[in-house]
Amino acid sequence: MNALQKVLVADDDAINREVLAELLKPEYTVLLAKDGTQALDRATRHVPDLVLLDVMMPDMDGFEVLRRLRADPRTADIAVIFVSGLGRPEDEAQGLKLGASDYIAKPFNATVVMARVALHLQMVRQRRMLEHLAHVDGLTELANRRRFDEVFEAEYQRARRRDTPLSLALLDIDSFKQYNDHYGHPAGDRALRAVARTADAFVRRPGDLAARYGGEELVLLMPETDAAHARGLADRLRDALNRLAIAHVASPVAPVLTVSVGGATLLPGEDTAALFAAADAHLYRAKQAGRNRVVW
Ligand code: GH3
Ligand code: MG
Ligand code: MG
Ligand code: MG
Repeated sequence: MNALQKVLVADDDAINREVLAELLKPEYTVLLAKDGTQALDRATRHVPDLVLLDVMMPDMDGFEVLRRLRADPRTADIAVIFVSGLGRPEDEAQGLKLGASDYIAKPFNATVVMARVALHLQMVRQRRMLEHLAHVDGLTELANRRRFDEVFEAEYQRARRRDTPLSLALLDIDSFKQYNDHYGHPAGDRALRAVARTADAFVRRPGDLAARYGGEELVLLMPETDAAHARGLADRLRDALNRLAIAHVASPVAPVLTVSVGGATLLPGEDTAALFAAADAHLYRAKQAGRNRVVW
C-alpha cells in the first residue's frame, strides 16, 4: 500500500551516481541516468516523484533537461533538485527560476541531501493530496464538478480540432427525495455511491469521464463516441442500475431505484453550453415521459 517513492538520479559521473544511489536506496526506489538524454527518457517512462539532476553533463545540461521536462505534460510536474558543481549564486538562481525545487552544491553533505530529498518528497505528497481534494468528490469518489468542467473544455477543444464526435450524458436518480424520506439520508448516500460506482465502471475508455455534477446528478463525458454508441452505453448503464435492485418501495416509477438519462452528441457549431443544454433538455423529457429511460 505504501509504495516507495521513486527518485531518479541523473549525473554523468559514475561515482556521484553510485554515492547518491547508495544513500537513497534504503528509503526510495532509485533510477539512474548517465546523461541528459537518458534522464529525459527515464523520466518520461517511469515518471519519478523527484529527480536529482546534475547541471554539467556532456550531451545536454541539467538546465535544458529541466526545460524539456516542464514542456512535456507527462513530466511537467516532477520535482527537481539540482545537485551541481556550479556553485555561483547566478547558477543557483537560474536553476530555481527554471522551476527547480532546490539547488544543492557539490561537494554535497549526505545528511543534508537526504533531509532535502525527504522534505521535497513530502511536499510532493501534500500537493497530490490537495489536487485529489480539489478534483474528487468526497462522497462518491468520482471526479467533481470542477474537474468535469476542466476536462469538458479540453475534450471539447480536442473534438473540434480533430473533428471527432463528443457525447455527453446527464444522469439523474428518479424520485430520490422520496428515497431519502423513506430510507433516510445515510441510506440515500449509500445508494448514490452505488450508482456512482456502477456509472464509473461503464465509462472506461481513455478520455471517458464520470463525474458528480451536483446532488444526485452525474455526468458522463464520452470523447470519440458517436450518438448511437453513447446512447447504447447509457441504456446499458440504466439497465445495470435497475439490476442492482436497490429497493425503493416509495418510488412511483418501480419498486427499485431507477435513473433517467438525457444525452446529446456535439453538433457542428455548438459550444459546450449548447451541448450541455441539449442533454439537460433531453433529461427533462426523459423525466416527463415517465422516468427510467434514456432520451438522446
Ligand atoms: P426526480 O425523479 O424528478 O429527479 O425526483 P427527485 O426526488 O430525485 O428530484 P429532486 O430534485 O426533487 O430531489 C433530489 C433529491 O436528491 C433531493 C436531495 O435530498 C437528494 N440528494 C441530493 N444530493 C444528495 C446526497 O448527497 N445524499 C442524499 N442522501 N441525497 C441527496
Ligand atoms: Mg556532471
Ligand atoms: Mg436532480
Ligand atoms: Mg432526481
